[in-house]
Amino acid sequence: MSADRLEFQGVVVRVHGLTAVVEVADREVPCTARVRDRRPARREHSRVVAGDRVAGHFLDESLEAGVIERVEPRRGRLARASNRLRGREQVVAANVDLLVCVVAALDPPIEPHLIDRFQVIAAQGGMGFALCVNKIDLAGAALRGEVQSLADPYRALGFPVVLTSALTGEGLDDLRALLAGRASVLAGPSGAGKSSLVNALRPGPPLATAEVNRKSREGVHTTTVTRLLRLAGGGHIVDTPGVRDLALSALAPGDLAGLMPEFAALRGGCRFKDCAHLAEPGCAVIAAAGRGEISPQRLGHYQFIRRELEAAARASGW
Ligand SMILES: Nc1nc2c(ncn2[C@@H]2O[C@H](COP(=O)(O)OP(=O)(O)OP(=O)(O)O)[C@@H](O)[C@H]2O)c(=O)[nH]1
Ligand SMILES: [Mg+2]
Ligand SMILES: [Zn+2]
Repeated sequence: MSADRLEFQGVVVRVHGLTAVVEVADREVPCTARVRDRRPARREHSRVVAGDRVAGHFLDESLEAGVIERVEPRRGRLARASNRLRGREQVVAANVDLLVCVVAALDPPIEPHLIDRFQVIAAQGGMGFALCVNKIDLAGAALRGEVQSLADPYRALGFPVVLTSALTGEGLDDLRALLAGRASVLAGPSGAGKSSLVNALRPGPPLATAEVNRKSREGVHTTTVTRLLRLAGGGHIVDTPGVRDLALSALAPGDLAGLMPEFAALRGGCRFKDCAHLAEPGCAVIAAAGRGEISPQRLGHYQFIRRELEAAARASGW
């Protein structure tokens, strides 16, 4: 067998410690990634993640294991601030077109600020954004109404919104249509039903899911490994571990408004050029929220996140 027959190109489908599982022409091949730098921060930087397109070679002619030598530059990527890396970002998934923020209508209850944080992360990572409100089967008429009004500002901004139930199948056709033929990542709080939706959408061995803690009504962080899964009609989804809290520390405070489309559209309308839209006189964004033209709730979340970013910037001495 010639040496070039031992070369491969593939896509990382999940990473366990130092082993990256690479999909090479329908087969899964455990690979080690060449680690050039052992310092933790650098190692994180050179780490491959689900969705990475890689090239490497098999260890021998059995083609059962390999070494990754090259990682292609990433397009859309999901990254979050990492505590471990003290403010540096940790990439969770690469080459994704669409971030679907999955929240539950009930259990765990919706935390609306988390939706806006994910919208910002999607824009920052070069991904489209969509909202999925799952467990809609648990919502009576009143809660359904609340969910609809929560979703209205996102629909108005052109972001797709789907209401689903992994349990009854409601809305799954809408979700399927949204995901068809693209690379999407499901992200959101633990217990929202991300893995349950993946199981409902595709045949094959189910991913582990677990009940929300009855007392705290929080998810129990069942998914621990980010995983890429192929969809029958083309495209794939990446299931991620749930988050409890989502800081955006890799973002400069002044860049936040540009990532929220309705604020970006008002750029230049404020009296002060460097208006932070917090409490400045002549602020076009605050005025638009006052007239109900943009969502006052989104403005509230923007202001909260902006102050958080300013505090983080001060703490790190930028
Ligand atoms: N009633 C109802 N329960 C659901 C639905 N989807 C998921 N569940 C339940 O919610 C619980 C959590 O679901 P998971 O799929 O494990 O949630 P997850 O978002 O993957 O959670 P992490 O992996 O911890 O991030 C499980 O008990 C599921 O059976 C739904 O649409 N309706
Ligand atoms: Mg899960
Ligand atoms: Zn302003």
